[in-house]
Amino acid sequence: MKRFSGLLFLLFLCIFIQAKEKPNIVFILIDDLGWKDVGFMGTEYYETPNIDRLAKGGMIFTQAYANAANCAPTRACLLSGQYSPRHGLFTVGNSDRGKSNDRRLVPVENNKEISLSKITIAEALKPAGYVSAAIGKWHVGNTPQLQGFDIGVEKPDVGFKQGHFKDDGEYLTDRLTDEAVKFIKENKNKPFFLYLAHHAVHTPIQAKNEIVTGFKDKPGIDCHNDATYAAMIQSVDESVARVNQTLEVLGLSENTILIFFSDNGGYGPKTCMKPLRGGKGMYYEGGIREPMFVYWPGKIKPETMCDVPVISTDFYPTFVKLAGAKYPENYPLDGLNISPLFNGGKSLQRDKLFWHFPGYLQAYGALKDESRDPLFRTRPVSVVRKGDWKLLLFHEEWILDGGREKIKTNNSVELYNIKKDIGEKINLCNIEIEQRDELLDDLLNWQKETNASIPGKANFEYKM
Ligand SMILES: [Ca+2]
Repeated sequence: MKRFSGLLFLLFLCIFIQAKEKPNIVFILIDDLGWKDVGFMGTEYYETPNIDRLAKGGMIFTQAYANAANCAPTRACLLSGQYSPRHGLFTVGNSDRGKSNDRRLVPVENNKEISLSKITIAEALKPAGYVSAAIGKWHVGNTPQLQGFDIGVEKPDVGFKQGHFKDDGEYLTDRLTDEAVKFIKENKNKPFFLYLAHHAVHTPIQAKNEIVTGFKDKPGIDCHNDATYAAMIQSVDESVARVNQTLEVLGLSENTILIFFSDNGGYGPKTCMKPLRGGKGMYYEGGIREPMFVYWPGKIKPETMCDVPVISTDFYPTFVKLAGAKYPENYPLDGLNISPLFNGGKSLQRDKLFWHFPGYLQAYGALKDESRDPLFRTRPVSVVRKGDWKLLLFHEEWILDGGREKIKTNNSVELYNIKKDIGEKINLCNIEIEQRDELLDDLLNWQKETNASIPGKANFEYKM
């Protein structure tokens, strides 16, 4: 009997240790934060000392991509683990933005919510014993609770209507941080997944006066020069600091992976991503490349950097692996587990990343010289990145102006060598023919594989 209870004790101890070993996951998603909008990526105007300290204490990813150039589709990809053609969220709201006379194709109708048939990341983590919270901006229809999160705290739930301030003066970034801290404290004894999705630094550009004042006399540097925008970023920095401090005080830091990421490029009228081309809404690097670091004391070596391209669909399989959970059956995941990179791995078993945007996004008076045309930030486009190469296929010219036969002259394809030409200035479409044809085939094959909806000619395939 004595031996039996001893064994029982050992068994429980093992289960306990195993349970404790499951890492907590804290994923902090900033809205519209540009690639250069944080100190660790090089801004000399905005101030992010806390974010920079954590970035320095972990691994910085220099080629981290969002799945889309605006909010909802990136979130849908991240939460579902799938590229946009599989869930149909391609943009925010309607896909037919801009003047109809200026649009040569009929865009694909946009899906505004993730189908409940999708197995979200929270649903995949649940069988491994995780408690999940989605705090902040959701933006993909239904509710977090209907998509497997135990807790969902959206802006209206905490009394905020329009903008970043409540009637009583409370600031949204602070409040969402309070909610995140509360969640961590309440769940410190079980493995948790915190998806903290700030509304900052999305428009309206509003910040706390006392912080704005601090930037009033600071000279701007090039396109980083807006005091209110800088103050918004500083509040995000304070939020990250408070979340991390909570983990430290509770002794959870070494068992918690903390990831910092943004959902798309910075907002053109307020910031810029130089030397990258373009910003939010464009499929040039400035619209989709994100600031990212992973901080995990004791697990990830400080002051490390990774230049392997990663994308927001990678978080799902990565978190599932770290949690010791299983990939859902009969459910395609388009990303990869990137945790081998955290240990110094130099590559992934993948050579291509894809984007698909079958809609229109109107221009808004900024970064116009960096977009392809002055009327739209983007027209319908599909993109592939392979090695150092990136190809953009523009559907209007492809469908209406002769496709592959006229590829030399119809301006349907742009090809860049991202390594040599990070600013996407030199279109090599008619120079690097071999690369062009290879990437084009890859992209067209991928469209077929994912059954990607393609915009139609007028009065054709347009579903209301
Ligand atoms: Ca966004």
